[in-house]
Amino acid sequence: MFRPGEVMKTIDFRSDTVTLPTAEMLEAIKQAKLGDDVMEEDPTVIALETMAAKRFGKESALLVPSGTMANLVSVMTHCNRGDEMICDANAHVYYYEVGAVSAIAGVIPRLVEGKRGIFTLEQLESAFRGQELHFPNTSLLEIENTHNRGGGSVWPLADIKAACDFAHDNELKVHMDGARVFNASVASGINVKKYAEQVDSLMFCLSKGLSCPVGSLIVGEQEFIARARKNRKMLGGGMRQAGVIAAPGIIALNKMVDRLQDDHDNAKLMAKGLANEIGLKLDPGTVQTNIVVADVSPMTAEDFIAFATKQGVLALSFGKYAVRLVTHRGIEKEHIEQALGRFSKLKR
Ligand code: TLP
Repeated sequence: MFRPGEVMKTIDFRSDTVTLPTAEMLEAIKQAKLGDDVMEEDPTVIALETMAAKRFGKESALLVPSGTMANLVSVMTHCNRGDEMICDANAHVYYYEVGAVSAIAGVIPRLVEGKRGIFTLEQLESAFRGQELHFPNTSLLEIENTHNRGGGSVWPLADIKAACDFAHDNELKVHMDGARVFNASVASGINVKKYAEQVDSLMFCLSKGLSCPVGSLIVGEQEFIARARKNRKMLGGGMRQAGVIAAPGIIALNKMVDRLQDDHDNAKLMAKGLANEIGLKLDPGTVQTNIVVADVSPMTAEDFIAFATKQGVLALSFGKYAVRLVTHRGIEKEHIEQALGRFSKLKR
């Protein structure tokens, strides 16, 4: 409980992207062996890409600056301009990436209203229009695991398999936005290889719960990654001594995955407190990973966030009456208790 006179520490639940690199990561950056990665001569980047490909059971991997670029490069590499891509209506690639798939890749999203970002085979079947003179060519299915706007929901492997089998039977490629795929894996106990083997490409972020300062990786077949490398270059994402980005990535893959369970435990604790102690509308049973989405009505998200910020608790708006709180390294159980204490004035 905060007492007057004490310095109030800000507790930042806005995103797991706010995590800072560990001391070991900073040291690894200092020590990294570097080269020109556009010339494919940075040994640290090569080591990270090799490691990522192996971890996901794919032939090859490509380091890119951000998750947004990873999705765009993947979509561009799978689709021709004018093609259609099926994705959830709340998919990050559609909702939060400045329309890049259309503005830059010339791809038209066809939206499916999934439940917490997860759609059924029947929904996919009816979204798929088939080949017809009037229709664009549908060439890609995109799925997000965990699903950000879905509240960190984990796609069940059986649903992924059903969707991917349908896509492949109809000559569609599949891209997985696995920005938080390690959260999905830790929550489900399913090895990331099992997710990757269903899809043609998968991207994951180093810069979220894994705590790296920058970077995302795309994994896929060698031929796909070679074309993706060219698209990355076209977008200006060819980096030179990118070993400074790759070095902490290697530490992340080795050491930062298992601790994601702590974030999930803390998110569940937060959800229970918000629902049971503060009286916000949310079902704590739906929290599977490190994202909590709460309905703060009758307050607006804007008012709730302004109140929370005054109490030293930061969160993001997720709609008019919805706020998102994300747990990550740096947020401990005691911070959850403190945050709930600071919200206690709101009790309903
Ligand atoms: N998401 C960010 C914001 O853009 C909302 C966040 O704070 O969660 N895919 C998914 C599922 C993501 O959640 C994000 C980032 C991205 C892609 C893009 O990654 P970056 O931020 O590296 O471009």
